[in-house]
Amino acid sequence: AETAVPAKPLPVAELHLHIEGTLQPELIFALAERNGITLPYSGLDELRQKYEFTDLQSFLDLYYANMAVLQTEQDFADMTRAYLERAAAAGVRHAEIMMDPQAHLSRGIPLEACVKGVASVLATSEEEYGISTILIAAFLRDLPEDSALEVLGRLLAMNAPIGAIGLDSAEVGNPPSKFERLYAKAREAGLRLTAHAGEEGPASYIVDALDLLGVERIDHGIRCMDDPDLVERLVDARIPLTVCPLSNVRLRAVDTLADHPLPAMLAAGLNVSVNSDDPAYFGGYVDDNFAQLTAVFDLSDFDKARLAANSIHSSFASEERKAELL
Ligand code: ES4
Ligand code: ZN
Repeated sequence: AETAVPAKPLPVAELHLHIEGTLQPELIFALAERNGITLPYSGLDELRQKYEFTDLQSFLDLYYANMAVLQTEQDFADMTRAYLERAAAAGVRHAEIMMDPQAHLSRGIPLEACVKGVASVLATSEEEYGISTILIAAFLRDLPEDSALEVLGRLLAMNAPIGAIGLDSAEVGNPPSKFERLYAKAREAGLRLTAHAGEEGPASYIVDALDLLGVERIDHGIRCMDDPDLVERLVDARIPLTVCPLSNVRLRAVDTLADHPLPAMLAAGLNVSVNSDDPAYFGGYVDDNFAQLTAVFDLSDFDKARLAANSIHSSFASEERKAELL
């Protein structure tokens, strides 16, 4: 008889992760208590009832509201440690972590507190958790470009340890064309470039992120499937798409997981990876995303190995680190 051996997770890179989206309800309450903040919920159960979303904006409203508990450098560090611990258990060996500095500045939190809180933990993540990390400064596309330019300037002036920039928040009505100067400035500073595109927004936003912003990677990108010419281009150029299946279900970008385009994207030859986006809000970490995908689609071992290898190849890690992980 075969002995049941617990499945060892494949080594993966997580490329699409908002650190503020890893704040679990328990930590939200613990930080609120520590900081003397009164939350507009009586307790955990009432907070947990809010996690039913109808679209991206309904999620963003709760995501921004819950950030109120993040006040000190220590709060940002504690949140980051909690993510790394859970990600290590999920098999994540490299993580590219977005943070939203503007969402904290607008609440009066000093830039230094949020950057140092996260970055101080990332500095030793490989030794402590076996996870190499890169910090990505993400900019809120529903704010003016001038705000993003100012914050990027401050990050560069303080020598913040960021490796890339991203673009997130409310997509529809805030196209890539709004941020051409921001991406030109980041490119000049030697930063790697990614942007959310084609989550709720149209396939044309993916084209514009490539052509107007010069991004190397697309976050989400599922709407590319509406445009066969774009699919062909993404396949030919091997552009990575950081897909987040449970996020797409919970934000109703797709009806159910069974309707998710991931298998069709793989079959089309697209360079897709599996990521958790905002795991505390969307029902799971990378391992949970893989497990639920496997329960619904019979992904072959080959498909799963390809998804894992894509994540590592598509990362901004050094070639040495990639070779270690492959
Ligand atoms: C986000 Cl799922 C998603 N989309 C756009 N912006 C975001 N920020 C945090 N999660
Ligand atoms: Zn995202």
